[in-house]
Amino acid sequence: MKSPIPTTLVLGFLGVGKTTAIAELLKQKPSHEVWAVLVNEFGEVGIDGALLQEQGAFVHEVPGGCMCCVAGLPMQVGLNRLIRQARPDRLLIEPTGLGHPAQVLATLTGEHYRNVLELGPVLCLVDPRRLEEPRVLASVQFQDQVATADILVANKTDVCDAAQLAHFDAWAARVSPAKRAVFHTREGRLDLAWLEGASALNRVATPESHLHPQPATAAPVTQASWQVLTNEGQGYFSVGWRLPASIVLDERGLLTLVGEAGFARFKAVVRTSAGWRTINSSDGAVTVRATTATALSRLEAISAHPMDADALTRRLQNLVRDRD
Ligand SMILES: Nc1nc2c(ncn2[C@@H]2O[C@H](COP(=O)(O)OP(=O)(O)OP(=O)(O)O)[C@@H](O)[C@H]2O)c(=O)[nH]1
Ligand SMILES: [Mg+2]
Repeated sequence: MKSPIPTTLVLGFLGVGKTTAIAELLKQKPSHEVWAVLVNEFGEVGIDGALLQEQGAFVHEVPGGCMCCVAGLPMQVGLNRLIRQARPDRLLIEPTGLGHPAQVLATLTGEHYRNVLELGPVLCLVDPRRLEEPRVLASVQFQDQVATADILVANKTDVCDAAQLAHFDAWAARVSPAKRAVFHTREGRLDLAWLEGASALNRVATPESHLHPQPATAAPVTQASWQVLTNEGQGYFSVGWRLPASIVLDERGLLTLVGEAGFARFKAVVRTSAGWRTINSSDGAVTVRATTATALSRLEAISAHPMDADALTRRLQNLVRDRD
């Protein structure tokens, strides 16, 4: 049997740059090693896995959950399958930014994985600008992520001013339990050296106050059908769509919709009139990149307010330009 697999948990609030950071780590993978990624998303549609697959790792995606639900059986089943199939030299885990990490940590360090995984320092990415938002500071998920972390990393420093970075440093020096290290970065550029060592296994008491939505059962996507999936919990709402790859959406119209709608978060791997695109929007900043074709288009909106899924679906359907 291989020695325990070095495992890194990348925590951080919704949209802080966790998937970007894991993609950056994958670029530093020694070519002879196999790395695996387990990614858990709040939304039901599952998009981060598709983005990471492009980086050449074994990826397993557990969509649609809060931590308490997903850290149970679906996470273990996914993790076991990843370990069996990939036999990875390293494992990277991204839990949803809207979840409590305590249960994930308990699962990873529990009986089942004791001799299988070796948990390295837990990283938590923070957008320093978020420290100005009372809603984020008061959020139990954010507090638990920070408490669980061994290392805090300020990400998105390119869009922070000096005062925001100074505020981050002062805050990071005060948090309890004290952190092993605090770093600044941008575009999720993490140093492989930060992954070395062992986690102090900081424990947090997670109140069980949040909702446990039932996982949606998804019907298969057919040529004609659009699958619409919703989720809610932790004060956030998601609407996701899966569409057959034959459907082409007008790119400009889609970006206009994303810009106007004021979503907290929007992600998509989607076939548009300009080609296959990944669209990633957080706090109003939208990134669009060309990508390779996938079996389905997937889109996901997350908002702090309830959304009218039918109205949004109609708006998307009005953007259909073409079919094969
Ligand atoms: N300006 C700036 N944008 C960044 C940086 N890092 C990530 N982003 C952008 O922030 C958006 C969200 O990044 P993700 O990596 O998807 O964030 P995430 O934490 O995985 O998001 P969730 O899984 O939805 O919680 C994307 O549009 C990224 O391109 C950064 O350092 N600076
Ligand atoms: Mg992500």
